[in-house]
Amino acid sequence: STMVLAACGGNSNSTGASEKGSDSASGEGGKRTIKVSIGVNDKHPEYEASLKFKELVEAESDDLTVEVYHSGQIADDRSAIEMLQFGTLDVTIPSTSPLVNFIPAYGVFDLPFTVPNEEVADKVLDGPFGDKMLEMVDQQGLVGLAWWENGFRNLTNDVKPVAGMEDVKGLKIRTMENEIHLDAWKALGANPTPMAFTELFTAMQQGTIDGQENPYPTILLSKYPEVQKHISNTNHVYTPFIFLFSKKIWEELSAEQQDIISKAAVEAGKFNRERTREVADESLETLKKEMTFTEIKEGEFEKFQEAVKPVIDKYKDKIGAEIVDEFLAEVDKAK
Ligand code: KDG
Repeated sequence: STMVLAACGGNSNSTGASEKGSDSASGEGGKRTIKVSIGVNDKHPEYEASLKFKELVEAESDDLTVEVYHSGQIADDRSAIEMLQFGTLDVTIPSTSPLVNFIPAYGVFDLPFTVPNEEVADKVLDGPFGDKMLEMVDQQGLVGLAWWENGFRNLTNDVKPVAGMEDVKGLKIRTMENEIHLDAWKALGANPTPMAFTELFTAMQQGTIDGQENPYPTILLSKYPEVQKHISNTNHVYTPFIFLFSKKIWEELSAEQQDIISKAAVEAGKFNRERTREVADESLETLKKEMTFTEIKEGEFEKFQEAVKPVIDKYKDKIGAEIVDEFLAEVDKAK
């Protein structure tokens, strides 16, 4: 069958032992152009880090060239992941949330109000739990090479200041294409719609939605203040970026090329975290000037958390109870 052919196809000299994706084969290598697709624009720290990845790979390798495509020019997150599966695109670095449509266990990162800060996120992602999650993407024809940072997500809208639960009621909020986010916003009383990132600006401009949620750098650098008046520090979820490589293409690379690429992905990820954190602080300062910033009132986070509890219970089995418990235990340990 095609399955068997695919599994045996390509070069079968499986001597390649790279750090990640070590259970997959390596091939002949040769001259290659690695195409990277991201959804955010060329002002974003994710783009800067993608250029860092390019620089590191090209410095180490004579036969690899990297091209970075921003603003979803190649594809939105979900289609980009599919292209990786088909072997028609090499790399994408999406939020983990759209991956849930392929691997339900990834929903563990979408559970709201679980990760308290970036330091805890780093510890969990850089430890055995993070490694296990990276390895898990193999079943979908992907190679997970590194965790990058997107940041904590915050709510903006064009209708009213949001200081608590009451204010969220009825707001038309764009969510990523992810059922947990959709249900969480419903549980908070909002009226959510899933949509690709590439369609978001136009939807806000045309007023088909009232608001959206993203980390401060994305909000500022994507020029959302032009179409949104209000912003609040909801910090409701930390969904990391994941550096994904097409398994099909990966197995055609030489072991040496694989090694160069996995090291560069991790190294550029460190740069990405540093830059993202600097840019997040600067972005918030600017956003406070360009929008109305409303602090979430005391006691309201507790209300949010209470309201989303049934959503966490609902998805626990779908994600895998063991994964959820392991994640929460790792988060606790890291605190
Ligand atoms: O490059 C990443 C983007 O495509 C996307 O993942 C950004 O968090 C995002 C969103 O809101 O869709």
